[in-house]
Amino acid sequence: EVIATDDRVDLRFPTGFWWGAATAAYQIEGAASVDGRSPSIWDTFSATPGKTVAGHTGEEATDHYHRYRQDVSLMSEIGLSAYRFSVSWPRVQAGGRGPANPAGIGFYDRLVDELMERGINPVATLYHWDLPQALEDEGGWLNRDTAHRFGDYAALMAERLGDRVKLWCTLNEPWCSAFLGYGSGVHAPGRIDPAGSLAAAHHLLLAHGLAVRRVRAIAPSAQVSIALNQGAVRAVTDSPADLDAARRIDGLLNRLFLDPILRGSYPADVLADTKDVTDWAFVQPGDLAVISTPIDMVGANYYQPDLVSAAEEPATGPWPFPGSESVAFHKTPGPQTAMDWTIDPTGLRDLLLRLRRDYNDVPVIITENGAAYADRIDDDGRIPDAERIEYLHAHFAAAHEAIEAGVDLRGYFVWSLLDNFEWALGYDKRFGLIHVDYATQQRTLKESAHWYRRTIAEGGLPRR
Ligand code: GBH
Repeated sequence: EVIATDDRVDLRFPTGFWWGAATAAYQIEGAASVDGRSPSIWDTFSATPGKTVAGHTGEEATDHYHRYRQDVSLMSEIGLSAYRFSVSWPRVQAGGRGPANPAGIGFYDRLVDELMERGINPVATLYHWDLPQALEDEGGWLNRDTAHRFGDYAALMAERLGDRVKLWCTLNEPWCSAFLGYGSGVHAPGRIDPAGSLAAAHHLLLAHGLAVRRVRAIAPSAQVSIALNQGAVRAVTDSPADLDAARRIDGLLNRLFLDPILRGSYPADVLADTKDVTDWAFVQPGDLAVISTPIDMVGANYYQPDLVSAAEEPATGPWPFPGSESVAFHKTPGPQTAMDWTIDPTGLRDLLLRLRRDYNDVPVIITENGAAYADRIDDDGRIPDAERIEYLHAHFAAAHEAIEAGVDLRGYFVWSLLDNFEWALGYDKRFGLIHVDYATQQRTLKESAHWYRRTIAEGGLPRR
Protein backbone atom coordinates (compact mmCIF):
# COMPACT_ATOMS: atom_id res chain seq x y z
CA GLU A 1 0.00 0.00 0.00
CA VAL A 2 1.38 3.36 -1.04
CA ILE A 3 0.45 6.61 0.65
CA ALA A 4 1.91 9.92 -0.46
CA THR A 5 3.47 11.66 2.48
CA ASP A 6 5.64 14.28 0.86
CA ASP A 7 4.19 17.78 0.39
CA ARG A 8 6.20 18.31 -2.77
CA VAL A 9 4.31 15.46 -4.41
CA ASP A 10 1.39 16.86 -6.32
CA LEU A 11 0.86 14.06 -8.82
CA ARG A 12 -0.26 11.38 -6.38
CA PHE A 13 -1.15 7.89 -7.51
CA PRO A 14 -4.01 5.88 -6.01
CA THR A 15 -3.52 3.86 -2.84
CA GLY A 16 -2.61 0.32 -3.81
CA PHE A 17 -1.18 1.39 -7.18
CA TRP A 18 1.37 -1.17 -8.39
CA TRP A 19 4.81 0.38 -8.95
CA GLY A 20 6.49 -2.28 -11.02
CA ALA A 21 9.24 -3.25 -13.37
CA ALA A 22 9.14 -5.90 -16.10
CA THR A 23 11.46 -8.39 -17.79
CA ALA A 24 11.15 -11.37 -20.14
CA ALA A 25 12.68 -14.84 -19.77
CA TYR A 26 14.78 -15.05 -22.92
CA GLN A 27 16.03 -11.49 -22.47
CA ILE A 28 17.50 -12.04 -18.99
CA GLU A 29 17.68 -15.67 -17.84
CA GLY A 30 20.59 -17.09 -19.84
CA ALA A 31 21.24 -20.71 -18.77
CA ALA A 32 19.75 -21.71 -22.10
CA SER A 33 20.99 -25.30 -22.07
CA VAL A 34 20.74 -26.33 -18.42
CA ASP A 35 18.28 -28.30 -16.29
CA GLY A 36 16.39 -29.79 -19.21
CA ARG A 37 15.43 -26.58 -21.00
CA SER A 38 14.76 -27.28 -24.68
CA PRO A 39 15.37 -24.76 -27.47
CA SER A 40 12.83 -22.07 -28.32
CA ILE A 41 12.33 -20.32 -31.64
CA TRP A 42 14.51 -17.48 -30.33
CA ASP A 43 17.45 -19.84 -29.72
CA THR A 44 17.14 -21.01 -33.31
CA PHE A 45 16.59 -17.53 -34.75
CA SER A 46 19.42 -15.81 -32.88
CA ALA A 47 21.83 -18.63 -33.79
CA THR A 48 21.03 -18.08 -37.48
CA PRO A 49 23.65 -15.79 -39.08
CA GLY A 50 22.37 -12.33 -39.93
CA LYS A 51 19.23 -12.39 -37.79
CA THR A 52 20.45 -10.42 -34.75
CA VAL A 53 22.89 -7.52 -34.45
CA ALA A 54 26.45 -8.87 -34.11
CA GLY A 55 25.00 -12.40 -33.88
CA HIS A 56 24.06 -11.86 -30.22
CA THR A 57 21.94 -14.53 -28.54
CA GLY A 58 20.26 -15.00 -25.16
CA GLU A 59 22.52 -17.94 -24.29
CA GLU A 60 23.97 -16.12 -21.25
CA ALA A 61 22.05 -12.84 -21.17
CA THR A 62 22.17 -11.47 -17.60
CA ASP A 63 22.42 -14.96 -16.05
CA HIS A 64 19.30 -14.16 -14.02
CA TYR A 65 18.57 -17.90 -13.76
CA HIS A 66 21.49 -18.15 -11.35
CA ARG A 67 21.35 -14.63 -9.91
CA TYR A 68 17.63 -14.22 -9.25
CA ARG A 69 18.10 -13.87 -5.48
CA GLN A 70 20.35 -10.87 -5.95
CA ASP A 71 17.96 -9.43 -8.53
CA VAL A 72 14.98 -9.76 -6.20
CA SER A 73 17.00 -8.09 -3.49
CA LEU A 74 17.70 -5.16 -5.86
CA MET A 75 13.96 -4.94 -6.61
CA SER A 76 13.38 -4.70 -2.91
CA GLU A 77 15.98 -1.94 -2.60
CA ILE A 78 14.06 0.05 -5.23
CA GLY A 79 10.85 -0.66 -3.35
CA LEU A 80 8.89 -2.28 -6.18
CA SER A 81 5.38 -3.35 -5.26
CA ALA A 82 5.14 -5.74 -8.22
CA TYR A 83 7.45 -7.53 -10.63
CA ARG A 84 6.38 -8.79 -14.05
CA PHE A 85 8.51 -11.68 -15.34
CA SER A 86 7.85 -14.19 -18.07
CA VAL A 87 8.00 -17.96 -17.90
CA SER A 88 10.09 -19.79 -20.46
CA TRP A 89 7.71 -22.39 -21.87
CA PRO A 90 10.57 -24.65 -23.14
CA ARG A 91 12.08 -24.64 -19.65
CA VAL A 92 8.82 -25.88 -18.13
CA GLN A 93 7.79 -28.35 -20.83
CA ALA A 94 10.64 -29.57 -23.01
CA GLY A 95 9.19 -29.69 -26.50
CA GLY A 96 6.03 -27.86 -25.44
CA ARG A 97 3.98 -30.83 -24.24
CA GLY A 98 3.82 -33.40 -21.47
CA PRO A 99 4.41 -33.16 -17.74
CA ALA A 100 6.32 -30.29 -16.17
CA ASN A 101 10.10 -30.53 -16.04
CA PRO A 102 10.70 -30.35 -12.27
CA ALA A 103 13.93 -28.34 -12.50
CA GLY A 104 12.46 -25.81 -14.93
CA ILE A 105 9.20 -25.17 -13.10
CA GLY A 106 11.09 -25.26 -9.80
CA PHE A 107 13.00 -22.15 -10.81
CA TYR A 108 9.78 -20.10 -11.06
CA ASP A 109 8.53 -21.60 -7.82
CA ARG A 110 11.65 -20.34 -6.01
CA LEU A 111 11.52 -16.96 -7.77
CA VAL A 112 7.91 -16.44 -6.68
CA ASP A 113 8.71 -17.44 -3.10
CA GLU A 114 11.59 -14.99 -3.05
CA LEU A 115 9.30 -12.21 -4.30
CA MET A 116 6.65 -13.04 -1.70
CA GLU A 117 9.24 -12.92 1.06
CA ARG A 118 10.13 -9.38 0.00
CA GLY A 119 6.50 -8.29 -0.29
CA ILE A 120 6.67 -7.90 -4.08
CA ASN A 121 3.55 -9.01 -5.98
CA PRO A 122 4.45 -11.61 -8.62
CA VAL A 123 2.99 -10.98 -12.09
CA ALA A 124 3.64 -13.88 -14.49
CA THR A 125 3.55 -13.58 -18.27
CA LEU A 126 3.09 -17.01 -19.81
CA TYR A 127 4.39 -16.22 -23.27
CA HIS A 128 6.92 -13.57 -24.15
CA TRP A 129 7.84 -14.89 -27.62
CA ASP A 130 9.85 -18.03 -26.78
CA LEU A 131 7.79 -20.80 -28.39
CA PRO A 132 9.30 -24.30 -27.95
CA GLN A 133 11.09 -25.05 -31.23
CA ALA A 134 9.47 -28.50 -31.31
CA LEU A 135 6.05 -26.83 -31.65
CA GLU A 136 7.35 -24.51 -34.37
CA ASP A 137 8.49 -27.63 -36.22
CA GLU A 138 4.81 -28.69 -36.23
CA GLY A 139 3.71 -25.35 -37.67
CA GLY A 140 4.01 -23.06 -34.65
CA TRP A 141 1.27 -20.46 -34.44
CA LEU A 142 0.07 -21.39 -37.92
CA ASN A 143 -1.10 -24.64 -36.34
CA ARG A 144 -4.31 -24.40 -34.32
CA ASP A 145 -3.11 -27.19 -32.04
CA THR A 146 -0.46 -24.84 -30.61
CA ALA A 147 -3.28 -22.93 -28.88
CA HIS A 148 -4.35 -26.11 -27.09
CA ARG A 149 -0.76 -26.92 -26.13
CA PHE A 150 -0.59 -23.41 -24.64
CA GLY A 151 -3.77 -24.03 -22.64
CA ASP A 152 -2.22 -27.18 -21.13
CA TYR A 153 0.98 -25.31 -20.29
CA ALA A 154 -1.03 -22.48 -18.67
CA ALA A 155 -2.79 -25.07 -16.51
CA LEU A 156 0.54 -26.53 -15.35
CA MET A 157 1.72 -23.09 -14.33
CA ALA A 158 -1.53 -22.21 -12.55
CA GLU A 159 -1.41 -25.49 -10.62
CA ARG A 160 2.10 -24.76 -9.41
CA LEU A 161 2.03 -20.97 -8.87
CA GLY A 162 -1.68 -20.13 -8.73
CA ASP A 163 -1.67 -19.83 -4.95
CA ARG A 164 0.85 -16.94 -5.11
CA VAL A 165 0.82 -15.22 -8.50
CA LYS A 166 -1.50 -12.21 -8.21
CA LEU A 167 -1.84 -11.43 -11.89
CA TRP A 168 -1.32 -13.56 -14.99
CA CYS A 169 -0.57 -12.09 -18.39
CA THR A 170 -1.32 -14.73 -20.99
CA LEU A 171 0.62 -13.27 -23.94
CA ASN A 172 3.03 -10.43 -24.47
CA GLU A 173 2.39 -8.45 -27.65
CA PRO A 174 0.69 -11.04 -29.86
CA TRP A 175 0.86 -8.48 -32.68
CA CYS A 176 4.65 -8.93 -32.68
CA SER A 177 4.44 -12.73 -32.53
CA ALA A 178 2.03 -12.86 -35.45
CA PHE A 179 3.14 -10.05 -37.74
CA LEU A 180 6.87 -9.71 -37.03
CA GLY A 181 7.25 -13.49 -36.60
CA TYR A 182 5.17 -14.68 -39.59
CA GLY A 183 4.60 -11.46 -41.60
CA SER A 184 7.75 -9.37 -41.98
CA GLY A 185 10.03 -12.08 -40.56
CA VAL A 186 12.15 -9.74 -38.39
CA HIS A 187 11.33 -11.75 -35.28
CA ALA A 188 11.46 -15.52 -34.72
CA PRO A 189 10.52 -17.76 -36.42
CA GLY A 190 11.32 -15.39 -39.28
CA ARG A 191 8.63 -16.52 -41.69
CA ILE A 192 7.16 -14.36 -44.43
CA ASP A 193 3.56 -15.44 -45.00
CA PRO A 194 0.87 -12.70 -45.03
CA ALA A 195 -2.13 -15.05 -44.87
CA GLY A 196 -0.35 -17.13 -42.24
CA SER A 197 0.30 -14.08 -40.09
CA LEU A 198 -3.46 -13.51 -39.74
CA ALA A 199 -4.00 -17.20 -38.89
CA ALA A 200 -1.21 -16.86 -36.31
CA ALA A 201 -2.96 -13.83 -34.79
CA HIS A 202 -6.19 -15.81 -34.46
CA HIS A 203 -4.46 -18.85 -32.95
CA LEU A 204 -2.65 -16.61 -30.47
CA LEU A 205 -5.98 -15.07 -29.46
CA LEU A 206 -7.49 -18.54 -29.11
CA ALA A 207 -4.49 -19.56 -26.97
CA HIS A 208 -5.14 -16.50 -24.79
CA GLY A 209 -8.80 -17.42 -24.27
CA LEU A 210 -8.04 -21.07 -23.52
CA ALA A 211 -5.39 -20.01 -21.00
CA VAL A 212 -7.77 -17.57 -19.29
CA ARG A 213 -10.25 -20.41 -18.80
CA ARG A 214 -7.66 -22.88 -17.51
CA VAL A 215 -6.11 -20.37 -15.09
CA ARG A 216 -9.53 -19.28 -13.78
CA ALA A 217 -10.61 -22.87 -13.17
CA ILE A 218 -7.45 -23.65 -11.18
CA ALA A 219 -6.75 -20.31 -9.45
CA PRO A 220 -10.11 -18.55 -9.09
CA SER A 221 -8.75 -15.71 -6.97
CA ALA A 222 -5.95 -14.75 -9.38
CA GLN A 223 -6.44 -11.91 -11.85
CA VAL A 224 -5.88 -12.38 -15.56
CA SER A 225 -4.76 -9.99 -18.26
CA ILE A 226 -2.89 -9.75 -21.57
CA ALA A 227 -0.07 -7.34 -22.50
CA LEU A 228 -0.79 -5.71 -25.86
CA ASN A 229 1.54 -3.38 -27.72
CA GLN A 230 -0.97 -0.64 -28.24
CA GLY A 231 -0.41 2.11 -30.72
CA ALA A 232 -1.52 5.69 -30.44
CA VAL A 233 -2.01 5.88 -34.19
CA ARG A 234 -2.09 9.35 -35.75
CA ALA A 235 -2.51 10.56 -39.33
CA VAL A 236 -0.05 13.07 -40.80
CA THR A 237 -2.92 15.18 -42.21
CA ASP A 238 -6.71 15.15 -42.01
CA SER A 239 -7.03 14.12 -45.65
CA PRO A 240 -9.42 11.20 -46.18
CA ALA A 241 -6.54 9.07 -47.54
CA ASP A 242 -4.31 9.69 -44.51
CA LEU A 243 -7.19 9.14 -42.08
CA ASP A 244 -7.93 5.86 -43.84
CA ALA A 245 -4.28 4.80 -43.43
CA ALA A 246 -4.54 5.55 -39.69
CA ARG A 247 -7.81 3.58 -39.44
CA ARG A 248 -6.15 0.57 -41.13
CA ILE A 249 -3.09 0.57 -38.84
CA ASP A 250 -5.23 1.12 -35.74
CA GLY A 251 -7.31 -1.82 -36.95
CA LEU A 252 -4.44 -4.28 -37.32
CA LEU A 253 -2.40 -3.08 -34.35
CA ASN A 254 -5.10 -2.42 -31.76
CA ARG A 255 -8.66 -3.40 -32.62
CA LEU A 256 -7.77 -6.80 -34.15
CA PHE A 257 -6.82 -7.83 -30.58
CA LEU A 258 -8.97 -5.58 -28.37
CA ASP A 259 -12.29 -6.23 -30.13
CA PRO A 260 -12.36 -10.03 -29.96
CA ILE A 261 -11.11 -10.03 -26.36
CA LEU A 262 -13.31 -7.24 -25.00
CA ARG A 263 -16.30 -7.29 -27.39
CA GLY A 264 -16.35 -10.84 -28.72
CA SER A 265 -16.04 -9.99 -32.43
CA TYR A 266 -13.45 -9.13 -35.04
CA PRO A 267 -13.66 -5.56 -36.37
CA ALA A 268 -15.64 -5.57 -39.64
CA ASP A 269 -13.32 -3.08 -41.34
CA VAL A 270 -10.24 -5.24 -40.64
CA LEU A 271 -12.03 -8.30 -42.03
CA ALA A 272 -12.83 -6.26 -45.15
CA ASP A 273 -9.28 -4.85 -45.46
CA THR A 274 -7.81 -8.37 -45.35
CA LYS A 275 -10.34 -10.29 -47.45
CA ASP A 276 -7.94 -10.63 -50.40
CA VAL A 277 -5.21 -11.98 -48.11
CA THR A 278 -7.20 -14.72 -46.37
CA ASP A 279 -10.76 -16.05 -46.18
CA TRP A 280 -10.53 -16.27 -42.34
CA ALA A 281 -11.62 -19.93 -42.54
CA PHE A 282 -9.39 -20.61 -39.53
CA VAL A 283 -12.01 -18.98 -37.27
CA GLN A 284 -14.21 -21.82 -36.04
CA PRO A 285 -17.62 -21.68 -34.35
CA GLY A 286 -17.20 -20.99 -30.64
CA ASP A 287 -13.72 -19.46 -30.95
CA LEU A 288 -14.86 -15.91 -30.22
CA ALA A 289 -16.68 -17.04 -27.09
CA VAL A 290 -13.42 -18.53 -25.84
CA ILE A 291 -11.38 -15.48 -26.83
CA SER A 292 -13.78 -13.11 -25.08
CA THR A 293 -13.73 -14.94 -21.74
CA PRO A 294 -13.72 -12.00 -19.31
CA ILE A 295 -10.36 -10.70 -18.12
CA ASP A 296 -9.73 -8.44 -15.13
CA MET A 297 -7.78 -5.72 -16.87
CA VAL A 298 -6.03 -5.05 -20.17
CA GLY A 299 -2.28 -4.47 -20.32
CA ALA A 300 -0.72 -1.78 -22.48
CA ASN A 301 2.91 -1.68 -23.61
CA TYR A 302 3.72 1.79 -24.91
CA TYR A 303 6.91 3.39 -26.22
CA GLN A 304 6.08 5.98 -28.91
CA PRO A 305 3.15 7.07 -31.11
CA ASP A 306 2.66 5.75 -34.66
CA LEU A 307 2.42 8.49 -37.30
CA VAL A 308 1.14 7.34 -40.67
CA SER A 309 -0.01 8.57 -44.06
CA ALA A 310 -1.29 7.05 -47.27
CA ALA A 311 1.62 5.88 -49.46
CA GLU A 312 1.77 6.50 -53.21
CA GLU A 313 3.20 3.04 -53.82
CA PRO A 314 2.50 -0.15 -51.87
CA ALA A 315 5.35 -1.52 -49.73
CA THR A 316 7.36 -4.02 -51.71
CA GLY A 317 9.40 -6.13 -49.25
CA PRO A 318 7.99 -8.12 -46.30
CA TRP A 319 5.35 -6.09 -44.47
CA PRO A 320 3.71 -6.63 -41.08
CA PHE A 321 0.29 -5.11 -41.97
CA PRO A 322 -1.31 -7.60 -44.40
CA GLY A 323 -3.83 -6.07 -46.78
CA SER A 324 -2.69 -2.53 -45.88
CA GLU A 325 0.52 -2.23 -47.88
CA SER A 326 -0.12 1.33 -49.08
CA VAL A 327 0.69 3.01 -45.80
CA ALA A 328 3.83 5.01 -44.95
CA PHE A 329 5.22 5.36 -41.42
CA HIS A 330 6.78 8.68 -40.37
CA LYS A 331 8.90 9.81 -37.47
CA THR A 332 6.93 11.86 -34.98
CA PRO A 333 8.97 15.08 -34.63
CA GLY A 334 10.80 15.60 -31.36
CA PRO A 335 13.67 14.23 -29.29
CA GLN A 336 14.39 10.51 -29.52
CA THR A 337 15.84 7.70 -27.41
CA ALA A 338 18.72 5.44 -28.47
CA MET A 339 16.15 3.29 -30.31
CA ASP A 340 15.36 6.38 -32.46
CA TRP A 341 11.90 6.27 -30.91
CA THR A 342 10.28 9.67 -30.40
CA ILE A 343 9.59 10.71 -26.82
CA ASP A 344 5.91 11.68 -26.76
CA PRO A 345 4.00 10.94 -23.56
CA THR A 346 0.75 12.29 -25.05
CA GLY A 347 0.55 8.99 -26.95
CA LEU A 348 0.34 7.09 -23.66
CA ARG A 349 -2.34 9.42 -22.31
CA ASP A 350 -4.34 9.18 -25.53
CA LEU A 351 -4.30 5.41 -25.73
CA LEU A 352 -5.40 5.13 -22.09
CA LEU A 353 -8.27 7.54 -22.71
CA ARG A 354 -9.25 5.63 -25.82
CA LEU A 355 -9.38 2.32 -23.95
CA ARG A 356 -11.74 3.88 -21.42
CA ARG A 357 -13.92 5.48 -24.08
CA ASP A 358 -14.16 2.62 -26.58
CA TYR A 359 -13.99 -0.38 -24.25
CA ASN A 360 -16.46 0.40 -21.54
CA ASP A 361 -14.14 1.72 -18.79
CA VAL A 362 -11.99 -1.41 -18.88
CA PRO A 363 -9.41 -1.45 -16.06
CA VAL A 364 -5.90 -0.99 -17.45
CA ILE A 365 -2.36 -1.76 -16.38
CA ILE A 366 0.72 -0.37 -18.11
CA THR A 367 2.66 -3.59 -18.60
CA GLU A 368 5.68 -1.87 -20.23
CA ASN A 369 7.05 1.62 -20.71
CA GLY A 370 10.65 2.78 -20.72
CA ALA A 371 13.57 4.04 -22.76
CA ALA A 372 16.95 2.85 -24.08
CA TYR A 373 20.04 5.00 -23.74
CA ALA A 374 23.79 4.39 -24.12
CA ASP A 375 24.44 4.37 -20.37
CA ARG A 376 28.01 4.56 -19.09
CA ILE A 377 29.43 4.16 -15.59
CA ASP A 378 31.26 7.36 -14.61
CA ASP A 379 34.47 7.66 -12.56
CA ASP A 380 32.73 7.56 -9.20
CA GLY A 381 30.70 4.49 -10.17
CA ARG A 382 27.43 6.33 -10.85
CA ILE A 383 25.30 5.92 -13.95
CA PRO A 384 23.86 9.35 -14.61
CA ASP A 385 20.90 8.54 -16.86
CA ALA A 386 19.11 11.88 -16.57
CA GLU A 387 17.36 11.33 -19.90
CA ARG A 388 15.71 8.13 -18.66
CA ILE A 389 14.51 9.95 -15.53
CA GLU A 390 13.06 12.68 -17.76
CA TYR A 391 11.36 10.07 -19.96
CA LEU A 392 9.84 8.21 -17.03
CA HIS A 393 8.76 11.37 -15.23
CA ALA A 394 6.94 12.60 -18.33
CA HIS A 395 5.22 9.26 -18.93
CA PHE A 396 4.16 8.80 -15.31
CA ALA A 397 2.74 12.33 -15.48
CA ALA A 398 0.81 11.38 -18.63
CA ALA A 399 -0.54 8.28 -16.88
CA HIS A 400 -1.59 10.50 -13.99
CA GLU A 401 -3.44 12.77 -16.38
CA ALA A 402 -5.36 9.74 -17.64
CA ILE A 403 -6.23 8.70 -14.08
CA GLU A 404 -7.56 12.21 -13.41
CA ALA A 405 -9.69 11.88 -16.53
CA GLY A 406 -11.27 8.72 -15.09
CA VAL A 407 -9.11 5.87 -16.43
CA ASP A 408 -9.04 2.95 -13.97
CA LEU A 409 -5.25 2.48 -14.07
CA ARG A 410 -4.03 -0.20 -11.66
CA GLY A 411 -0.27 -0.06 -12.04
CA TYR A 412 2.79 0.71 -14.13
CA PHE A 413 5.68 -1.61 -15.04
CA VAL A 414 8.86 0.11 -16.15
CA TRP A 415 10.64 -1.66 -18.99
CA SER A 416 13.03 -2.88 -17.86
CA LEU A 417 14.39 -3.95 -14.51
CA LEU A 418 17.78 -4.90 -16.02
CA ASP A 419 19.71 -4.13 -19.17
CA ASN A 420 19.06 -7.17 -21.36
CA PHE A 421 19.03 -8.95 -24.71
CA GLU A 422 17.03 -6.61 -26.93
CA TRP A 423 15.92 -9.31 -29.43
CA ALA A 424 17.05 -8.64 -33.00
CA LEU A 425 19.09 -5.67 -31.71
CA GLY A 426 21.28 -7.72 -29.35
CA TYR A 427 22.86 -6.17 -26.27
CA ASP A 428 23.63 -2.66 -27.52
CA LYS A 429 20.35 -1.09 -26.40
CA ARG A 430 20.14 -0.64 -22.65
CA PHE A 431 16.61 -0.30 -21.20
CA GLY A 432 17.40 -1.17 -17.56
CA LEU A 433 16.86 0.71 -14.32
CA ILE A 434 19.83 -1.46 -13.33
CA HIS A 435 23.01 -1.51 -15.38
CA VAL A 436 24.54 -4.89 -16.24
CA ASP A 437 28.22 -5.24 -17.07
CA TYR A 438 28.02 -8.25 -19.38
CA ALA A 439 31.69 -9.18 -18.87
CA THR A 440 31.30 -9.61 -15.10
CA GLN A 441 27.48 -9.75 -14.68
CA GLN A 442 27.91 -6.96 -12.14
CA ARG A 443 24.68 -5.06 -11.42
CA THR A 444 24.64 -1.31 -10.61
CA LEU A 445 21.57 0.79 -9.88
CA LYS A 446 21.33 3.68 -12.35
CA GLU A 447 20.29 7.13 -11.15
CA SER A 448 16.85 6.35 -12.61
CA ALA A 449 16.54 3.44 -10.16
CA HIS A 450 17.22 5.84 -7.31
CA TRP A 451 14.69 8.28 -8.79
CA TYR A 452 12.14 5.44 -8.98
CA ARG A 453 12.86 4.46 -5.36
CA ARG A 454 12.07 8.01 -4.17
CA THR A 455 8.99 8.22 -6.40
CA ILE A 456 7.62 4.96 -5.02
CA ALA A 457 8.39 5.95 -1.44
CA GLU A 458 6.59 9.26 -1.92
CA GLY A 459 3.67 7.74 -3.82
CA GLY A 460 3.92 10.19 -6.70
CA LEU A 461 5.79 12.93 -8.49
CA PRO A 462 6.29 16.65 -8.21
CA ARG A 463 4.56 18.56 -11.04
CA ARG A 464 7.01 20.11 -13.50
C1 GBH B 1 8.59 -4.52 -26.31
O1 GBH B 1 8.15 -4.47 -27.64
C2 GBH B 1 8.89 -5.93 -25.91
O2 GBH B 1 7.79 -6.50 -25.22
C3 GBH B 1 10.13 -6.06 -25.06
O3 GBH B 1 10.49 -7.41 -24.99
C4 GBH B 1 11.23 -5.21 -25.65
O4 GBH B 1 12.46 -5.39 -24.99
C5 GBH B 1 10.77 -3.78 -25.53
O5 GBH B 1 9.59 -3.58 -26.19
C6 GBH B 1 11.77 -2.79 -26.11
O6 GBH B 1 11.92 -2.94 -27.47
O7 GBH B 1 10.63 -2.10 -37.27
O8 GBH B 1 9.21 -3.93 -37.87
O9 GBH B 1 11.09 -4.31 -36.44
C7 GBH B 1 7.95 -3.15 -28.12
C8 GBH B 1 7.10 -3.08 -29.35
C9 GBH B 1 7.01 -3.37 -31.68
C10 GBH B 1 8.78 -2.18 -30.78
C11 GBH B 1 7.82 -3.60 -32.94
C12 GBH B 1 9.63 -2.42 -32.00
C13 GBH B 1 9.72 -2.91 -34.27
C14 GBH B 1 8.98 -3.04 -35.54
N1 GBH B 1 7.88 -3.26 -30.55
N2 GBH B 1 8.81 -2.57 -33.16
S1 GBH B 1 10.05 -3.38 -36.89
